[in-house]
Amino acid sequence: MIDKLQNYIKETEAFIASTAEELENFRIKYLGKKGILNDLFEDFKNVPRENKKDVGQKINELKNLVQEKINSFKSSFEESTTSKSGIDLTAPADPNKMGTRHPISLVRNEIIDIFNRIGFTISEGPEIEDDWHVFSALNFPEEHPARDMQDTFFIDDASKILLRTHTSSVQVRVMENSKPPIRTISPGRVFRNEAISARAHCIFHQVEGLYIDENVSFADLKQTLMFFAKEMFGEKTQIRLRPSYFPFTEPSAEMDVACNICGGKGCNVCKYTGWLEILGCGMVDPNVLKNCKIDSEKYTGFAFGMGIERIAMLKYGINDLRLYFENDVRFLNQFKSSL
Ligand code: 2NL
Repeated sequence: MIDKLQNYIKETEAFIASTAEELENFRIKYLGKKGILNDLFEDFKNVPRENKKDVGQKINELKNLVQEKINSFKSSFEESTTSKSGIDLTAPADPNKMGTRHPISLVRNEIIDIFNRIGFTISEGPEIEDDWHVFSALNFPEEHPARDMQDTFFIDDASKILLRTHTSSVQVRVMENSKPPIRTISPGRVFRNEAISARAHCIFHQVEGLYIDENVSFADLKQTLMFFAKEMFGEKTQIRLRPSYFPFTEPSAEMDVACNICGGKGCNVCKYTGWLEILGCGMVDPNVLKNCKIDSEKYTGFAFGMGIERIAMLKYGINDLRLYFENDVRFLNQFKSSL
């Protein structure tokens, strides 16, 4: 039996497989169910006890040798990664270039995120509106200059259908269709009939906010906007409110933040005032509440509106509004963010 084993060992040592088929035949011959090794293990039962150790060792030696042979040839016959399709699936991919978000989207998402954290929902509405939702419900007098052809794009000859000039129209719809407490912001595109220049454009983006409940006060407005300013421009940001006028709020104010470029010392961005105007706000005029069927004796509210382009200009140092609409990739590729 030892001789027989020695021969198998020699044969295995000398074995060379030139095709995968040859290797498979070799494997079946030695390791298959009816193969040599199974036969040998069967014969091993009849080996006299005194020879069992020697024969056992030889069988194991053969078994290991056969396995090593198979392993060493196997890798060379394994289907190469390119063989069938001609495409190397293991080659590193040519990565798709990641796009970047538009700065307007980045700033809009950031504003939405800040107000979401203090319980404001998002509301959206149509860009093509009627006179009621854009002007009349918001307490614009019949002869108010904002209704003028020069400011508003009218769609019909009777001047009743128009492109919204602010997103307050969305909030009028929210007030008409729901009951207080209302806490919502409306981001969106707005349209004004202006000649395009570095400082004016006929399409731009706004976020307006509205909070209506019992006992909402000007102090609530101020604290909400202070929270917003600190989240948007940094913890140390100071704000100031200046009296102003809007048809839909009373009292009204404009909010400035301390110029984050010169730190309030004065520079050409803040026109040497140390302050940057970022939004308009005020207590919702009771007439607006009445127009939207909300009890103005029971409820009060504050509202505010800001231009996203302006905030993005301050945040990123953009000095020309037209850059937002040209979609020049050299401009767009500079904006990277997680939001
Ligand atoms: C500005 C001024 C403002 C509002 C927007 C508002 C909305 C409703 C009722 C009352 Cl439904 N007010 N929005 C209030 C004050 C100012 O925006 O200069 N925005 C860029």
